[in-house]
Amino acid sequence: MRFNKVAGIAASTFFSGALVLGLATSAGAAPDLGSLSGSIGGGGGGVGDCSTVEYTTPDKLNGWSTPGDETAATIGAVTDGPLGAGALTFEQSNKGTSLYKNAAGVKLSTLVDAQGKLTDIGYSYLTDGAAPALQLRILGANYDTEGDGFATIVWTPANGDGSKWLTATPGDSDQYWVTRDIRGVEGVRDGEALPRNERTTLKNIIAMNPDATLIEYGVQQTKENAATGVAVDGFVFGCTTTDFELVAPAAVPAQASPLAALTNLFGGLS
Ligand SMILES: [Ca+2]
Repeated sequence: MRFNKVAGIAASTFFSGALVLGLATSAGAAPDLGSLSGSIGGGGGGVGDCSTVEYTTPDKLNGWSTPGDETAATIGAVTDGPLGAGALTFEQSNKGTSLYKNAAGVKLSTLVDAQGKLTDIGYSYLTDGAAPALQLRILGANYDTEGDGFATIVWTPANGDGSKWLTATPGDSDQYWVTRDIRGVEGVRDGEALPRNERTTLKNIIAMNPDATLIEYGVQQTKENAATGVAVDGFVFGCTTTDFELVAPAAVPAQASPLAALTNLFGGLS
């Protein structure tokens, strides 16, 4: 099993302790889900029209995993999270701590629709320092290589002070960068190459990597990030919001519906 630190009691204990400090300063303020609430709550137009919530638990990871050369983020208990009693929790590691969802190798260009709109991506996070970074892991990136063209697209939201959950909404930000030097492409950035670490928009990166495929997306507390109490929840990708929980809420029994109650009362409607 690749996710070898699942739901550790130690992690939960550590995290609850960290959150006590947060509660003391946030005074019970409502969770700041910002624009993500439209995705999570459903209805009200926009991306909410296609939203579904997928519970991801230690027993049902739904394609989330961590590569062998990184440390696995773990699902733990939180006391003031934006979505339920659980969240994805991180710790500082010299390998980086992460969890990524399998994207099945779709074309990177599918992240932009015909109208030029980017696929909705975002998440809620807590940190007392640097934020956990969005990472889009791709193959076939446009650089000089004999290999598979692996690269990672990175975007990092604002720092936190540990007092409240924040919302990461990268969208049209011009602060994405790639872990490799990307070759220039006609019609994008005046044909100029994109050096590693140089910031630009995700649209530009997609246009400069026409053959790239998205293999995984997720979040990482990078090895340089020494923040504590780092957590992520409500990860939005397209129409799906991932709610990290220790245990998925029980499904509403069919008998709870009025029709089912009538069916029981009369011994069946047929
Ligand atoms: Ca949750």
